[in-house]
Amino acid sequence: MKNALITGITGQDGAYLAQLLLSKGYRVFGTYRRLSTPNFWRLQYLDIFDRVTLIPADLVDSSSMMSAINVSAPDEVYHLAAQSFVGASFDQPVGAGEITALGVTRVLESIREINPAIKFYQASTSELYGNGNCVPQNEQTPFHPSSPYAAAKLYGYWLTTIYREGYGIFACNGILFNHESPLRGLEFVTRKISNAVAKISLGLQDRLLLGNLEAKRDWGYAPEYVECMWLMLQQDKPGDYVISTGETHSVKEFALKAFEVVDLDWQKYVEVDERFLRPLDVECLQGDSSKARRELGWQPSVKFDELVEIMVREDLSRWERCRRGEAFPWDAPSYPSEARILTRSLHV
Ligand code: NAP
Ligand code: G4F
Repeated sequence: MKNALITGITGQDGAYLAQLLLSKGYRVFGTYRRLSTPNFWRLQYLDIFDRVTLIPADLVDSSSMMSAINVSAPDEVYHLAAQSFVGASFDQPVGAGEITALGVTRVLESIREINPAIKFYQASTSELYGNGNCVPQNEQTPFHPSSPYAAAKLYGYWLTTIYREGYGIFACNGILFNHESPLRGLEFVTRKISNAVAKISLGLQDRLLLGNLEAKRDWGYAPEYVECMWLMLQQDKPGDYVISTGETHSVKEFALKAFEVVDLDWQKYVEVDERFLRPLDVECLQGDSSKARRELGWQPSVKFDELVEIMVREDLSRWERCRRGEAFPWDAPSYPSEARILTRSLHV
């Protein structure tokens, strides 16, 4: 039986990856941060909380990362933990460097010291391409990061390459384009929309405030994307892979489609609010995942319309259950309403 360590097991991808690895017979360990209120709802939602071993660790603390690797004795490390919200990286640019960039070095150094035979997956991102690059983007497209988050991820990308080439560590970059699900954090635009559409259709909210409606993303379905992380570490040689659907759609299209699911006209509810505009935004991402399709034998089956429908229907069902008085693992009730947010910097 293999051991896997997932940093960031409490996040969207961490939870789905844990579920996948358990189904493949792995012993799964995951790092979590000590918070004033525990944040295990995704693991509970997937009903796997009791099947994983949790290890407290923070990316800014090298000793805790070292200890997580010692305790879990992993064959494979999936490094998913990061401050993953691009908008927040403009408000906390130093944190982006400390957590999202240097965190990678702390994990790789621990592997190098403890057991260089451990295989390593780095959660790289399509944000590396930023603005100014042609689409579709593949492994050869030049990077042009356009946020502190993306710059931090660029550092992580190169550290992964350097440890592979310099120390012979089996280290891979998964250059994943946006992937979403009902487990997506509520501040990301897709889940913000699906949650609001559900509430509006039930009469619990009357409008949806968004930022840049013209931005385009290549949105896929998260449970299908975590499979690629595992596939990359099962190859004979380590490498870097773009993972994407190959389609691109605007935020406006996402909103239109989401309101269509509940037979409402998006234009009656959506307003642009400058609090949700970023100092610099990536205008268009569209991936070319031919290499992954060829070498990993992977291809996505859930496309845009189905993804939107999955997310809206799930949020609708949650709010209906909530109204019936049911208690279940869920994040939405702990978020404040937009009306109570006073500062520009809360990109919810
Ligand atoms: P997510 O839901 O925001 O999860 C991030 C995880 O990192 C959470 O478990 C979080 O813990 C943890 N974390 C944050 N700061 C930490 C710190 N200082 N120390 C230890 N853990 C910390 O993100 P995701 O969507 O699952 O994404 C997973 C990874 O893939 C991230 O690195 C992200 O940047 C990258 N990525 C995501 C996408 C996408 O579309 N989802 C695309 C490309 C790349 P808490 O639960 O305590 O906050
Ligand atoms: O959902 P978003 O916040 O995701 P973004 O910035 O693309 O980043 C996500 O995908 C990356 C992969 O490309 C990951 F690396 C990263 O960790 C994260 O998972 O925003 C998507 C687009 C942006 O252009 C944003 O400006 O939607 C636009 N947008 C418009 N109104 C909004 C809003 N974004 C948010 N979060 N909230 C809005 O009200």
